[in-house]
Amino acid sequence: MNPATTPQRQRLLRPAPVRGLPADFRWGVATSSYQIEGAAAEDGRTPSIWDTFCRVPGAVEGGERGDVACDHYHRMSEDVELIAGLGVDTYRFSLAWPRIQPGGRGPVNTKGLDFYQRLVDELRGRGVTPWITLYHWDLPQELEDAGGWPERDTALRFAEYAALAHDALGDRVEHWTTLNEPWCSAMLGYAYGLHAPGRRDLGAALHAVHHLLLGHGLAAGALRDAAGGNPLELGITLNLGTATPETDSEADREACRRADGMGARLYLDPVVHGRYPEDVIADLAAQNIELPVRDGDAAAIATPIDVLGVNFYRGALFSGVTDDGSPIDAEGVPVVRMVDRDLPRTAMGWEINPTELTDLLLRLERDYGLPTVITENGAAFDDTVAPDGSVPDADRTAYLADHIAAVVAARAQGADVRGYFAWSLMDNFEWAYGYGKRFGIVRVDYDTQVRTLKDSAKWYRNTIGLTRAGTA
Ligand code: IFM
Repeated sequence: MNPATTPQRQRLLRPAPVRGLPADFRWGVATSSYQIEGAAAEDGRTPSIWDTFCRVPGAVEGGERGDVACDHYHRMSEDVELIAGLGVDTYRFSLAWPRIQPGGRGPVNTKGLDFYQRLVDELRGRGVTPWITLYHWDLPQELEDAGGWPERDTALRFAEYAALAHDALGDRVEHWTTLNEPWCSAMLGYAYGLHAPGRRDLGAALHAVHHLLLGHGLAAGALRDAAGGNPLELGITLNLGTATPETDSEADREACRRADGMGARLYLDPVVHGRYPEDVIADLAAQNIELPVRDGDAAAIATPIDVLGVNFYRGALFSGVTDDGSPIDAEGVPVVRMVDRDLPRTAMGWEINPTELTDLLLRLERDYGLPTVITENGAAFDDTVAPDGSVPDADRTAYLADHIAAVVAARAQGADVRGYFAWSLMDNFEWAYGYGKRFGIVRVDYDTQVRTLKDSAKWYRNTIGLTRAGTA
């Protein structure tokens, strides 16, 4: 049967309203600068660590890079029209630091800022609220050359850049996120070498964690100062999941403690409670790693925020023993092993289990008590284009529907979740995977740059419309 006409597809395109969401629930789509903008060397932009990393042989699948990406820099107006047409009220995007402040220090680059000023104005002109992320991984290369995030100075430079960005855009933008997924910046970038800048040094990665968090806190303070009495909703976005022990054994529970400590509490505790988790600090000390904390840092990192951005893609089951039952691996390190479950998976190989999003949101409410917004959620699938040109991505639609339902369930049980942003507006550069993994609800033909709404985008648009009508 032609996938364009299956009953399932017709049903998905005529969704039911989502019950249980208030009229002011925030609906959005999200992107990031390096993943979509292209124009890597235009109008004064200098290279970021991703421009450099992409040129390292073998670093990115197929040797792909973000020089052109979705050419959003040149197609911004068309893309804003697309966003507005989806009926979302919010667009979350990131600023490219090397476009605004080339080299990461010194004066602003007016042409770079001008791009974001036009973007903000066009969004607002179409009734879409801009939600800015200051840092989504594209560190100016010069700052990496000076040591990168493991160096304290990078945090100071970040706060300066935040203030410059707010000076230019703060009169029109109320929603500011400092960092996107600092775990990825630190661990994928400096410990595992999978992301830019491609270093493999656990000690440096932990110094990066502290300086990213310090940068967040200093930037948060700078934004508050810059905003004066003007409205400001300030936050940080973390990639968070759930850690479930495979069995009730002490080893498996210990593995979960470690996974949760390094993946979640190491970020949440200092930002929300003003202190690093003692058990994680002790684990690090056992590996001769100490965070480079100075007097006053804890208070700076805990600068009050208004909202916690949650990027959720998956939870995981953990074992604390190797296949042959040892709690210590060949390198003498305690075992924290992810165990595959018999669950459906996305094209990234990530397990799909939406109830874990409900669990996560309830845990965040219980342990941290901040209002949350899902700043990213979505899935890569191997889309096919039907003969009529449509993209019947029922798997992605189901993924979005089930995760939105998980948000509704969390709210019903008391979690203060205020919005949901689909990742991503459109297919884009998926970091070390290049362009092969498609997360968009809008398809991008990279040869022609033509954008096509996938069925998931139509479903999202219809769902938002019906839900608003039902709650207004
Ligand atoms: O594409 C990324 C995004 O940049 C950060 N969060 C996860 C997404 C999917 O991997």
